[in-house]
Amino acid sequence: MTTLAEWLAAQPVDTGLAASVASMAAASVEIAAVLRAAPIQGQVGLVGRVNVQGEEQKQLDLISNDIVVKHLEQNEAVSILVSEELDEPLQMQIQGRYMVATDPLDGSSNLDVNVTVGTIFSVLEAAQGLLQPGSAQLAAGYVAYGPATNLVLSFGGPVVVFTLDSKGVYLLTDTEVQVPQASAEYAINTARERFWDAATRGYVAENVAGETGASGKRHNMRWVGSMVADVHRILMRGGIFLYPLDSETVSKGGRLRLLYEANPMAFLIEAAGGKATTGRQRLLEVMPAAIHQRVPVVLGSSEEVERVEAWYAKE
Ligand code: AFP
Repeated sequence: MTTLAEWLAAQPVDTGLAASVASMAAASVEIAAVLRAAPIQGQVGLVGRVNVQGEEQKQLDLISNDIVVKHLEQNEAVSILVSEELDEPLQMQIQGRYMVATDPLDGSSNLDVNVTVGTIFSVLEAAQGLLQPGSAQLAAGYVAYGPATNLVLSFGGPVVVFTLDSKGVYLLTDTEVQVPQASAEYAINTARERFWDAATRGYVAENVAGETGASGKRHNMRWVGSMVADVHRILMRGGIFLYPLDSETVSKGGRLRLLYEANPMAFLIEAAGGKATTGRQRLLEVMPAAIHQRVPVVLGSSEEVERVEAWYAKE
């Protein structure tokens, strides 16, 4: 089977860009090992600190961030790191060409209950500055730490999947992921219904109505509470993921972070033939105003995303 190193060497991209992806992959191999041993090592629970988003940091959030920093510091191609766990951007190699934005451990509220979590990353041209739209991404990927550890990535072309073997080597297991256009599976935190806008309420009500509703088909709902797990399912078998702006998150601009959650996932979904929007705007065209900015997210199978866009167009 083709290894990640062999596949990267064969890609028509700058070696520094490929090396930046390889550094994130190497960090994820170490994070995967730490996650497997965490309950034994007692590396679970909170550290009693909050990050810039006001969220309580888990031990493993910080450990994962340290691992990412360590691997990127060894890479001369990387000049700057933006991380969910760091209040400010971290300067790395002055002469480096690339900026990496990352959520070192997404879904960490699921850690202590052994549910799939992930690492999400995005690579951009550092010279263009910290605040670039998602369409400027040169590469994006995530690692899903689940029953298997999968690395999913794209340089804007095919979306490929690697699986970590028992020796700590990523092997190519899927060469071109395509998100099915149609789907009957949606993912949203329905406990937030009372805060939803009319468009979200209308779309979900149609799904709940099933065959008798406007979509004319029976829908199923899945919500893991780990964006990586929910998006991986959608990349593999279709579906739609929604974390809309609601009356409780409106002051913050949404729940999910633009640079290192929404943009990399939107880049992968679009590269795999799906769609990604805020409801009103193509997600990859949103111009960031701050590195930890939040944004509404609707992404997945194009037919379903278009149904949501149609609801927003009615407003
Ligand atoms: P944590 O990293 O704090 O667990 O948040 C996970 C997340 O950012 C994303 O992975 C999930 O899709 C979303 O939040 C879960 O949100 P709810 O807590 O509303 O289910």
